[in-house]
Amino acid sequence: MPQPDPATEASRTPAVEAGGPRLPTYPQDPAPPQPPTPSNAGAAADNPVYTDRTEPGEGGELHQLPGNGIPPLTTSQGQPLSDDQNSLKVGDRGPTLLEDHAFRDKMFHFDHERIPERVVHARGYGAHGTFTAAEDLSDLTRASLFAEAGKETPVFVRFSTVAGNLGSFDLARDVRGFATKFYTDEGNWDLVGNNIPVFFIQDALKFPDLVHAVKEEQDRGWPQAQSAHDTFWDFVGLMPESTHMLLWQMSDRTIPRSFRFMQGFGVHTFRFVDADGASTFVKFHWVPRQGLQSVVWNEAVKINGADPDFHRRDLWTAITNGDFPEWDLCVQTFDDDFADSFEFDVLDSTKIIPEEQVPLRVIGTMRLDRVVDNVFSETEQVAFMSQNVVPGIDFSNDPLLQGRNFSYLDTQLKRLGSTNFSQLPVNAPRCPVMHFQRDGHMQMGRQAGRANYEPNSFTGAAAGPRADREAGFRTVERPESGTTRRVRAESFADHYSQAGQFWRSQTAVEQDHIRMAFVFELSRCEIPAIRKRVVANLRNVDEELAAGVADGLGMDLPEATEPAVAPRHDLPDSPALSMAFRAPDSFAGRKLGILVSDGTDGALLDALTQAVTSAGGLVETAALKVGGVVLAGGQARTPVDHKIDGAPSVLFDAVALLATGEGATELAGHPAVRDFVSDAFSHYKHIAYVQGAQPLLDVGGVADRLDEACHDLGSVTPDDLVAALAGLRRWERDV
Ligand code: HDE
Repeated sequence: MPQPDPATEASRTPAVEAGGPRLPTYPQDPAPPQPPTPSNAGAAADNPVYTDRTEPGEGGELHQLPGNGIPPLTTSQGQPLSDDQNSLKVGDRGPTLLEDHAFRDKMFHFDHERIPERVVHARGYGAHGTFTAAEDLSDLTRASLFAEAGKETPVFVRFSTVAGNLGSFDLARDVRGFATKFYTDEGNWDLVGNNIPVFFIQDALKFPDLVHAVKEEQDRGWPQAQSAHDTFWDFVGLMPESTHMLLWQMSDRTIPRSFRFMQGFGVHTFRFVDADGASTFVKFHWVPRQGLQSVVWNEAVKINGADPDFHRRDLWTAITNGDFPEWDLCVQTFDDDFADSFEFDVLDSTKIIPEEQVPLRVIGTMRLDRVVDNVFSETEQVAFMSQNVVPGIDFSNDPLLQGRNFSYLDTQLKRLGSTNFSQLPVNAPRCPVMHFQRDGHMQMGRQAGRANYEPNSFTGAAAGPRADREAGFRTVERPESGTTRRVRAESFADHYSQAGQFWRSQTAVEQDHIRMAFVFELSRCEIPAIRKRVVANLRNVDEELAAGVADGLGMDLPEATEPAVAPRHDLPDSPALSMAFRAPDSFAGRKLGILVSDGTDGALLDALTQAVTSAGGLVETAALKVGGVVLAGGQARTPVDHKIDGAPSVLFDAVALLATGEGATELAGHPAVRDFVSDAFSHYKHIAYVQGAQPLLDVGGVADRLDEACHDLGSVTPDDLVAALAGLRRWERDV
């Protein structure tokens, strides 16, 4: 028999003794943190079609039978089925009968499997984990999750791209969503952030326009998951407030190597509130302990073809291998005096506060250690809402945040179809939920007793819950006054100064990539006036950038746009804005791709694998045939992970060419091998090789261009190689 569903069991347990009201006890996520499950758990090593647990049908179709631990199949109503291969017909070849309730039950459910995808952030991937507080933060906030050092709070995180549809590819040039649900003991707190600390617009009213402009164009249905088209650049060119965000968007941060190697930001200014009601402004940052890393654009384009699921596969693989990614949660806190003296408005989401001005303080660490059991139930049905805050955390007047707080509830009702979406296991708080909300589609609670309102005159548990004036959430008291107006504050008017600061704070390589990204994206715009307007805006950011983009587009430099406020060019550089500032310092969590052939030196392969794995990295092998190769001196085939066509070097952080002799010559005749080598080189990657791999270096066109990131394994030990791989790329290489 099937095991009882713990979720259902939980909802059967009365919350109070018999006789009192049964308060809603929702089915909460039943799965405790557990060791990762191997992907192929339960797969039979050898599973022939016909066994003693099968029966062939009259038409030769396969009927597998229950027993030996396999439960009987039922309808959704639990009725056991006798045949799931054939619908009910009149005779052998006659029409299907309407009477076939089992067919109808199955097909009805299938026909309704899809729900509306998110209008933005449709493509995402989630994982479970734990947040551990670093210290007692009660001097700043009464939020219970920060009450003491070492306190643990379960979390669910969903990473996403913004523009693409659910089935789009992972390496789109796009902002990444970084949304975290903290299941605190005082309710759920959702920190619904991005991997970039600023946003395109200053007022939420413009969000539908922004999203319409970036999504595929309505009259043609393309491009998918790309900002490189007219309508996007038309919109942002006419909205100079987007310029700062565009600089970040054109940087390598929007083509991350992995979700694990990204920062996260709450973007808006929020408030921490202490037990006395005193508040402090706060900005949230996630800093990955794995270091920051991105790919280059040419690589991103190729990864999308080779493995459209590159990012989700990466996260899943790391977690199931026990290589749990971690992020420090950091805050910048500041008071009204700082807010008043800061050069920009702290309520303006197109601005940052440089870390050099207000340093980050680490307040805890999050570790993701459990993949989802079911992507739909968890990753798709998770409902994040910026307005989900807990006592001790409150909003600021940022008009973008205020607008978001209206939007997310609507979107969840539309997507999930019921006001009871917070009862789904992935959304259900892990603390008591007690209120007088009743009924609605898909009500899971059995709310017993008579009192479904308050005040009421029942006593004790029969009276139901009451608001607690002290312990309950209290909005921070702040003086507000003014005339109702539709207006953009003058303090929001400087659209270019911080864009310039960002640009100047990048390394030369990063600047080059930003310039090339602008040129690429604008080259995809068909309307010259759109390109011109963007370049005219860029002149207010930095003349060299604007000139470089104009040159790349083959156009004359246009007149600069008249700025609303004259940009400042004297803001100091902020080194923390460069990805290089948080580059990784080891090969841990990275992957070496090794090309092998018949005759490859098995001892060297083992030594290399050992060196990489002991440094926390991964190794995957590729050869001409997935069945494997016969290593030097061996007899049997050693299987490999990939056929070479399925493992281009863009999927690896570094490569090693261990193919040799005739095997290397044979591989060299294969176009995928030529690209493997030449792409690794032109993507600035480290290449290790054995002398016998010379035909591969020749065919890849790199034999006479070897540099310090090309390592002859005849003279470099595997350990020294792995130490060198920590550098990841040799940017000085002239490709
Ligand atoms: Fe969102 N955003 N957003 N957003 N957002 C959504 O909610 C919205 C904004 C962010 O993995 C939607 O469930 C408005 C900023 C993330 O499920 C929707 C505005 C930031 C996710 C919505 C913004 C975000 C969303 C669509 C204008 C970074 C994915 C589906 C101000 C701080 C969460 C959904 C997940 C999703 C509205 C701007 C982050 C429509 C009106 C700024 C990470 O409600």
